[in-house]
Amino acid sequence: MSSQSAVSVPLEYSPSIQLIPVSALPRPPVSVVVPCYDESDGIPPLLERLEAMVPLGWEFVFVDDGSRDATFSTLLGAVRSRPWMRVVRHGTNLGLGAAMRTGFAHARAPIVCTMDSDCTYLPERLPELVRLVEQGADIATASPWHPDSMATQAGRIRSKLSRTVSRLYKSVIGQDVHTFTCLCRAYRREVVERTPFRATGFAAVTELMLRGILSGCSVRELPMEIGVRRFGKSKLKIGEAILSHVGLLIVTAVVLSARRARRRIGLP
Ligand SMILES: Nc1nc2c(ncn2[C@@H]2O[C@H](COP(=O)(O)OP(=O)(O)O)[C@@H](O)[C@H]2O)c(=O)[nH]1
Ligand SMILES: [Mg+2]
Repeated sequence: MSSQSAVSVPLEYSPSIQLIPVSALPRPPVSVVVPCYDESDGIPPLLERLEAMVPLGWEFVFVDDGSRDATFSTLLGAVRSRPWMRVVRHGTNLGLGAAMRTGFAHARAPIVCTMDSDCTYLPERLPELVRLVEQGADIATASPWHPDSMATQAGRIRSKLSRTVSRLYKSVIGQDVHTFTCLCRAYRREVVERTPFRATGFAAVTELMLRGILSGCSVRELPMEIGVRRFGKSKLKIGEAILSHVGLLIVTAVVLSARRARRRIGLP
């Protein structure tokens, strides 16, 4: 892995808001970054579920990405009585990748997770992903496309797209990883610190995984079903996602062929 720091914070963000000053908080064992964009209806049920995880002593860093609805005020109202919550805000919508970078810059724990705010993956299963990292994995990902995963309930076109691109990545990268598109993950802290990723949108999730693998990170998968979104709407733009994946596939194939060519002529 390169020693270059990947965490560059977008200019337009507010410092983290929390009940107790961050300097007075003990370092948590796990930080969970929760990117949110126009998710006001889903935040209260999400918080209710996270409340049950408070005994774990984890911190949850919510990144509101310039939401146009009441997401930010809902988060602000919630943080007043929840010391395990921190809230960061982009003044305008900068995209999922930018929100991940901001969240990583605020995460303090040795293991850093990301999760969807719409609970399509069960937050209660995050400890299983964390355990895989504790057991030695650099990246642990929920994996709906793993052969042991139950049938998925997500929309048909989106599922097909996600499954197809993951198959393509698997064959290009040549490793036994089945899902490259899932935000529900745990990382060893050094991975998010040292793996630069540039995508601003959803492609960032895949880019981080690919760059991690290319720099030697080990990946473990946890077979997991995708649930149905019960609040708000999906923010995924299918056309944009296809273009980003085509770009990432081409770049990955080129990087790997260049590596093979160098090896063939005896270069390191
Ligand atoms: N911060 C931020 N979060 C986003 C953005 N777009 C989506 N998200 C969040 O990323 C997660 C996954 O997005 P979602 O719309 O559910 O995508 P889907 O699961 O592929 O349909 C959710 O928690 C969203 O709120 C964005 O532009 N900025
Ligand atoms: Mg979702």
